[in-house]
Amino acid sequence: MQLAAGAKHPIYLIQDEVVQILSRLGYTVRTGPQIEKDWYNFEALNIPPDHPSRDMQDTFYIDDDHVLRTHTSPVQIHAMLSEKPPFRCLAPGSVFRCDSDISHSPNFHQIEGLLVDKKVSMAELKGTITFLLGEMFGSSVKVRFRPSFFPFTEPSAEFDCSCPMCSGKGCRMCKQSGWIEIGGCGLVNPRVFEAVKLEPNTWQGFAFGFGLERMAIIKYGIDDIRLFYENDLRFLRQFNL
Ligand code: 2U9
Repeated sequence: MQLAAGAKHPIYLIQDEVVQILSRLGYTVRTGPQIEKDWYNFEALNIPPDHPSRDMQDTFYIDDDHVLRTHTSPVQIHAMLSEKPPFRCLAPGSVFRCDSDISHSPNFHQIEGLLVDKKVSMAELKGTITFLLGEMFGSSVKVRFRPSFFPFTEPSAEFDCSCPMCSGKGCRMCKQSGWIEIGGCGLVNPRVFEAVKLEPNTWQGFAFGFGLERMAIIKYGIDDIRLFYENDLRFLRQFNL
């Protein structure tokens, strides 16, 4: 038994859809290595040596100075060092965290967006995310932003959408809350611009990120992240009719 020629894993179907939607706003894809130096994965992103996300339990260390990337943000650090702003980039890819249960896989997929320009606002960031989620889940979806904290953005927010399963009425999927958490976002912390030698008084930016497995779980109504990696053809075939 085999899958149809050209069939894609559901995670890559979601990735293609996100890339296609955001390409209409001028974003283009960048990729990078899965093994990164500490500086690109942490230090340049204002994650200091004593930050909790550095704990051995969260990060796979290769040696003292190299890690399996815990997010795709280092791709954007390379982009900021090698390209002249203004630019808009998307960094989809495989990431690694020492974490495994019904909703966490030690290797999952993420997509991050980064826009750098002379004048950038939280309103444009909210508009971009609201546009993306409207295209993904239909224009009746509601989007909300909650204040949060990340070392690499300031201010920071997490964003949720109204539960696409029950239209916000409350069900098992949204734990009766009517809302589903999607990802995080914010304005690029000036310390990140300093790290890549961009003048923080000239350049501003916004960034966002979310997990593609999580997006697929919500879009296709799947209840266990491990199903994506069991290679059960009966599961995979549902996405390649
Ligand atoms: C640069 C500067 C800032 C990307 C961002 C998030 C917030 C975020 C998580 C969502 C769920 C990761 O998959 S997840 O576990 N991401 O909350 N990511 S802002 O910020 C950047 C990226 C690159 C240079």
